[in-house]
Amino acid sequence: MTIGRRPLLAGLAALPLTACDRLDGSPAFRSLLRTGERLTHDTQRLLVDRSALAREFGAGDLSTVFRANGNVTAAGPAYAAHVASGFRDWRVRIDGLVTRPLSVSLDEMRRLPRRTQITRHDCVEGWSAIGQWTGVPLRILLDMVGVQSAARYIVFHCADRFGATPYYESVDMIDARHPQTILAYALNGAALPVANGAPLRVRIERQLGYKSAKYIERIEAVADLGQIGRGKGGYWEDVADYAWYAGI
Ligand SMILES: Nc1nc2c(c(=O)[nH]1)N[C@H]1C(S)=C(S)[C@@H](COP(=O)(O)O)O[C@H]1N2
Ligand SMILES: [Mo]
Repeated sequence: MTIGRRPLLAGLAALPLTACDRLDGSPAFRSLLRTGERLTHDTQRLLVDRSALAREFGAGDLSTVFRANGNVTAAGPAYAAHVASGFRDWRVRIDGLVTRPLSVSLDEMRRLPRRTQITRHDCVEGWSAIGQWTGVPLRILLDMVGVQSAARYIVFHCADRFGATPYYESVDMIDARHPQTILAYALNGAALPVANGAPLRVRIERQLGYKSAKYIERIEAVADLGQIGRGKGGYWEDVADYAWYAGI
């Protein structure tokens, strides 16, 4: 059980190994082992694994075409005007339970610290694609706005709609602050295409594709998800009962 070893070994350094020279004879060690055995894999995943990085790939692994799925544009004259002007006047808002709400242009985004990663996108519908994403780590922006301690989730509000309903998604603070969670403005070294969520989409690399919201226009810190959509934290969660936590 390799997952279980990590917390056990981490705990060893703190064990007082007094007169006992054999580790497995130490009562403290034995009780530690029993504790480890009681934890289910699921619990351990929650305790240990959430900060692990998703696998990153090399340039040779890139899919020749990064498929687009779900909405492949946002309807309406406002979005069309943004596309026509290269998103010159576009801004994303970051607000909710934050101390210094912020509105950031695409140009400003590009001047913030960035991260580039080649990852595999897994869609719940049964296809995958490997792409290179570049963007601003979300945690950098969260630190800029000062997320209040009451905030437990980050909600992504999108410009595209299914019928009358704009797409939305949410993650907890662990995924929001995960090092690979970036607000991506580039795919495979070029500006993010409209079909993949231009000008800005989030990458939630430890979860299924529907969590990676495209066409983001507002990022909101909230204390609970009850007021978001129908209360399950995401569009597909609300309309089709998809899992809110879709870990892969
Ligand atoms: N705003 C928005 N985000 C979205 C969707 C969508 O329809 N609208 N579809 C989701 C689903 S199911 C997947 S698989 C991915 C697809 O991203 P892609 O178009 O870059 O392949 O976006 C996700 N994020
Ligand atoms: Mo998907």
